[in-house]
Amino acid sequence: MVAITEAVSLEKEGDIGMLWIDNPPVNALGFPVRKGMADGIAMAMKDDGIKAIVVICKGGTFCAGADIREFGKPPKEPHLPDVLTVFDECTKPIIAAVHGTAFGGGLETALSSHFRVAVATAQFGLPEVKLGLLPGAGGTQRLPRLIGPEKALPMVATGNPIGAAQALKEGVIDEIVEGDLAQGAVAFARKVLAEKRPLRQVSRMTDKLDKNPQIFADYRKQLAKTARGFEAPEACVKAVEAAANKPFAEGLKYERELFSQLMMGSQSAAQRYYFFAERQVAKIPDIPKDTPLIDIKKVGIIGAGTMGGGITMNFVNAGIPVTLVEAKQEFLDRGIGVIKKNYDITASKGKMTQEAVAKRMGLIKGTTKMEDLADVDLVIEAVYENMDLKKEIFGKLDAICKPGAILATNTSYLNVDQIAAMTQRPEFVLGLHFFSPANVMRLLEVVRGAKTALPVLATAMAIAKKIKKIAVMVGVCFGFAGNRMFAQRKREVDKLVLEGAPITQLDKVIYDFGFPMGPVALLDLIGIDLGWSKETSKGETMQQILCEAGRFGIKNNKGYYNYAEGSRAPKPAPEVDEMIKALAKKKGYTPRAISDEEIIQRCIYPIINEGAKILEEKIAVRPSDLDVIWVNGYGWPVYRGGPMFYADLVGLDKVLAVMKQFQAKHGDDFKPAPLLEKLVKEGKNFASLNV
Ligand code: 3H9
Repeated sequence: MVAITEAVSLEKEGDIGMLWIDNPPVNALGFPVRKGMADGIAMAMKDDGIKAIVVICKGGTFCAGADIREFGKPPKEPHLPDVLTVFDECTKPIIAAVHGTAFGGGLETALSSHFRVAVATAQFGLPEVKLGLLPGAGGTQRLPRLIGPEKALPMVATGNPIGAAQALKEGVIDEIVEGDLAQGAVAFARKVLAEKRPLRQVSRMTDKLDKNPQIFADYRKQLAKTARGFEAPEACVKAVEAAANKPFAEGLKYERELFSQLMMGSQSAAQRYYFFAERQVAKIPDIPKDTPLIDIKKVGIIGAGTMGGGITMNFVNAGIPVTLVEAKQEFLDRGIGVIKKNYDITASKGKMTQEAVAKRMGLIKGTTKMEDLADVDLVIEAVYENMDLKKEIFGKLDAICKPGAILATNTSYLNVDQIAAMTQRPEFVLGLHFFSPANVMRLLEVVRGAKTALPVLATAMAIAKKIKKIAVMVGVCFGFAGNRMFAQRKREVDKLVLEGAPITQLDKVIYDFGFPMGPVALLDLIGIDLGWSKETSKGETMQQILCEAGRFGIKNNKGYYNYAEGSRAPKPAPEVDEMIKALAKKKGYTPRAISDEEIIQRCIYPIINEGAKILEEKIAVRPSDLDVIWVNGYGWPVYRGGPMFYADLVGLDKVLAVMKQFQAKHGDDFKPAPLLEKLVKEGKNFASLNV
């Protein structure tokens, strides 16, 4: 075995050269790998004893792509496209032997080899688009040549991977290897030599290149629905289109141009930042990696309403049995009925088998007796937001549940420490704040109480991963991190409406910023009556006025907008405009035209400012955690990174200056957070706090 670089070595297996890549954790194609691959092929070419070369990886995976950490830094030669040209033009057969994930540059490496074999569990994908990029080492040119543009388009433009069986069917790979991959690849190489198979240079293939423009027009239509606001998907389509219409070398050049443009843009910077933010969020500085975990074999959930039902689905989806408690049998039956209906809908779309539905339903045990929670390892209380009720439940749970069982509340706002104080085990109490609908939304705020023990927190983070949530650890305060920041936008939207911003303008500006819907339309969707009470309503706010007029939102076809029966499409409601005008007049507002820019600044900058306060109070671990919360819980467009990343992009000095202007005009809702002032003074940004 000859070490070529610290990450690549060449070994001889008879007349087969084994080019081993060993660059943990994911064999990313950083400098030592690229150099090792180029020099390794050159060395194998010079060695007359080597007749064919197998490219293969150590560890858990084939190359998962270029080293994203190198992006944005001065590139170091050899560049990947040049290394892959060496592969392409090598006159000895190169066989890529894939296990784990051949992603991005990894798949491009395999596509530049002459043959590809893989184990049955291998996955193949070009996820660059998820980083705001496109495959920049020939992937957009080689894949369409290998499998045709129609099949290549979704792989390139959505980034979703395919498994080995599909890869074999579509011709991405030549063979699935059973048993040991290295041995299988060597056997395949010998077969290629024995049969004197010609080298298959994908770059020279043209037979699959369908030039029909309709393929691209149709695909663009499809993308318009899913890729609104993103720049990379359209660039991906353009590059594949070039593969169909231009010679390989020209297509490659065009791909390079598009790649460079995207790489320099803010969207890719945001998406690459977000990739690492989502991985960093699981790392809590004072919780060591080896903190012992509590085994969660059985879960109890209190409340079979919308939240409790959704949370139950998360656990049974992961194969964890749930004891679901409701106060009355009829509520329990209704709640379990809704769960069953949800699964049936999924099954009717062909996304789940009837057996799987039955299996999941079989994991749910409904009961009206809290005593049935005596043997569970984790209880999640999901009753309505009432402190007295929650305190009572936790007092009971403490007596019923076995020692060492974790007691969690799904409260969205209330003080977890006060709830924990009702028990003799505050170190086993925490908040698990799911977002609605809990079976769909990926975000979970893990709320750390003053006394919550480290193994309890570590267990919560681990179980979140098991139920496919992205857990973000936050501290105790009203609304925790997400809702506390969100309240800022809600307040400003209410004010902007009265100051004269038409609700259609507000909705359009926020939608165009990249949120899935505007803030007023969102109120109609959530229900304007949420948190409203008839008894205390005094006609003093738009919420009170609308609810008093029986306008609750989409649920009864009238809110800020009107809705046709069964439709979610908002229609103007002139009667609401009159209500707004009347309240504005009563409150002394003189209607004025409000610019789109002011709407963005009024709705977004206070969110950033609140984020700064949250960081100062150590409610969140780092700014990027707040961004993860916003992308997963509030529909913040990932191509803008999150509010804290966006603030850095705008410039903290500008955010501060605008906040001060607003403070002078609109009062202390805009008082800058001391941390914001401090960072500006020190010439730093939020990124500098991302530990
Ligand atoms: C590209 O290829 C461009 C080319 O077309 C053109 C070039 C010219 N780089 O996700 P995990 C780290 S763009 C650097 O927790 P899993 C990750 O941060 C690239 N680091 O594991 C983490 O570090 P830490 C296209 C990377 O088992 C650790 O590895 N490729 C990279 O759940 C473990 O990661 C992609 O976009 C990387 N490329 O999932 C694939 N990848 O331990 C991106 C991972 O310090 N990667 N790390 O937190 C993935 O999708 C997943 O990591 C993978 C493993 C599925 C591979």
